[in-house]
Amino acid sequence: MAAAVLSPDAARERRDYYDRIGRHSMTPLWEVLGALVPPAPRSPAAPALWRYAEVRDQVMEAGRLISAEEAERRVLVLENPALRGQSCITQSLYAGLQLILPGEVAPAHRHAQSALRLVLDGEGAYTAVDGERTTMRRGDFIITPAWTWHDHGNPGEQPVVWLDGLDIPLVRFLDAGFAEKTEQAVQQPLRPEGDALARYGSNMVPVDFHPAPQEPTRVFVYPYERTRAALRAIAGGTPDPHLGFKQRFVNPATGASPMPTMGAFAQWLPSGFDTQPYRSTDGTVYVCLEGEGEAIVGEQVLRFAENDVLVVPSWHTLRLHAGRDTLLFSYSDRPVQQALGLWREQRL
Ligand code: GTQ
Repeated sequence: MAAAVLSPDAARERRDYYDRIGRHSMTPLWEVLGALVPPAPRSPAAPALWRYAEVRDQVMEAGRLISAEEAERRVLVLENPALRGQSCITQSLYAGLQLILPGEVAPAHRHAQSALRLVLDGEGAYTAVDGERTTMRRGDFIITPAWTWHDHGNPGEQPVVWLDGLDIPLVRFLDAGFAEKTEQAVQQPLRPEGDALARYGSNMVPVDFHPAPQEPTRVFVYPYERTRAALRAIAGGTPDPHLGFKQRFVNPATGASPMPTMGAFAQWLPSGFDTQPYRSTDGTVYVCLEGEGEAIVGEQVLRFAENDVLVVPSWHTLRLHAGRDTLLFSYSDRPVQQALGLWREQRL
């Protein structure tokens, strides 16, 4: 908007007018148009890093203050420092660190929100999704599609911590959230462990299985050993200068994202590799599963190590430096933006 110089009289006249139309719940577009329709995204989210070594003790401390059963989900929400109080890491995404102690159960429930888990610390817990359990191993990427029953339990000996990624803010924005609990805290297994992976994730699907394009995958665990082996196998080739060796997780039956609201990615950066500057409209949460390095987001340098979580808001320029061979997991709302024709990327 041109900054027209207004006489005091004209300015007062306009303010009075705004007051009068305000009584009818109306407001002038011309005062806000620039902010409503910006020339490029101006995310209110800030780049941020959570160092696991610095927050692990505080996650464990929650285990002394409240049980998983009482909390329902014992989670420390990772709040974007520029969006405190909104339970979100970007405007559309939620992230949290969930703790389950030996012997505990996080009771079954289901909700419209979709969830992903990335196992960070400890072994021996399980997640059950619609009657099938999967043992959680470090680096495993596990999904809980919308409206599937899920409970978590830990029959093992170690505290287990994982990162939760959910589309909570997106569903809240759309006012489309539903949730249900059940009497039965722990789902009875209906199928043996590994059933879904064998049936839907082994280069075959049941002969009469024809999922709709938006249907989430029936494969609900992507084991880390497979992810890692695949990245290692392609890492001998030529890296993308902006991304290194980056793969996206798919529903093996359709090629689409595992869930419609969140996309997930795994990326290998050889030791010493520097990515060229890159930006995209999907604000992204990264987790370092192996290695260490630096994420340079605009002017800000975020030094990350194993199990650290960092967030790169929409349209912020990212450069990555790998101090050692580095494996990054990430997730974003990219499939939503792509379905709506909004997603853009720029290789600088
Ligand atoms: O595990 O079901 O971090 O419902 C937030 C909401 C985890 C879960 C979260 C949830 C869950």
